Amino acid sequence: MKRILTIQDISCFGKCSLTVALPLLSSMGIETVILPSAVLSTHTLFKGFTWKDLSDQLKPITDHWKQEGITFDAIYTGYLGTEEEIDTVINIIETFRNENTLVFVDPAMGDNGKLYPAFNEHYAKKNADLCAVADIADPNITEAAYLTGLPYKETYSEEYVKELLLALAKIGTKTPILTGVSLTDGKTGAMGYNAEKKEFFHYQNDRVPKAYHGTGDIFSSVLAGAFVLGIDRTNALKVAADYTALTIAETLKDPKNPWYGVNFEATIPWLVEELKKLK
Ligand code: PXL
Repeated sequence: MKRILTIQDISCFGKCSLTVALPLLSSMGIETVILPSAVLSTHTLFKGFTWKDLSDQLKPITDHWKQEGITFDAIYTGYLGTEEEIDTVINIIETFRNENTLVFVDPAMGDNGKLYPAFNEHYAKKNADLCAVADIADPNITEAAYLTGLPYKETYSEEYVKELLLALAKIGTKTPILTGVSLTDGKTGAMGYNAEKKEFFHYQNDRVPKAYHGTGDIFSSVLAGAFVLGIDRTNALKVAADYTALTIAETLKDPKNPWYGVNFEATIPWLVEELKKLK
C-alpha cells in the first residue's frame, strides 16, 4: 500500500483541509499520515474562529518518525499558516524525500483575486519557496498571480494561463497545474505544464454554476492521490475534476446544503468505483 504524508490545518468544523484530505485519500486506498499545521474551530470564512498554531510540534513529531524509520511515497502540503512554518515544512520535505518521493504542493491561500483572511502578500510570496521544491503544485489563478507577481485577471485567454504556468515552472515547480481554468463558456477545469518535456496538458468539464468552499482541497486531495496511485496525468486530472464537479452537483441537490462546504461524503462511492477502472 502506498503511504502519503499530508501537512495542513485541521479546521474542526467546515469540511476542508485535513477533514477532507484524510477520508478521501483513505478511501482511495492510500495509507494517510497527517501532520496538522494548526487547529482551528472552523475554517477562516466563519467569523470568530479560534486558531492554535502547531508549528512548534512539526519538528518533534517528524524527528520521532525519522527515528522510527518511517518513510513516505508522497508528501502533500495544503493550507499552512505562517512563514516560519513554510520553512519548517521545506525542511521536512528535504529530510524525507528520496528520488521516488512525489512532492505535491497546494499553496492554499486565496481565491477570486483575494487572499484568505489570515494571510498577507508577504506570506503569499513565501509560498513560492515551497512551490520551488514541488514536483507538482496546483494553485488556482489567484494563488498563481500572487506567487509569480503576474497580474490577476478575471477574464483571460489561453495565453495568460500558459504565461502563469511558465512563470510557475520558472520558480522551480516541475509540473505546475493551474486549477479553476475556464477556456470556454460553460466549461471549467485545469491546465498543466510539464517543464521537462515542455508539454502543456489540460482537462475541461461542464461548469457547475456554484462556487463552494473546500472544493480546492477536494480537487487537490484526489489529484495527489491519483498521482500517488500511478494514474497517468490525463486520467488523474479527469478523475479529480469530475469528482469535484459531481460533488458540487450532489451538494446542490441537498435541500439543506451547507454554505460552508460540500457533501463529499455522498460521492465517495463514485470515486472508489471510478478508481477501480483506472488502476
Ligand atoms: O480550503 C482552504 C482552507 C483551509 N484551511 C483553512 C481555511 C481555508 C480557506 O479559507 O480557512 C483554515
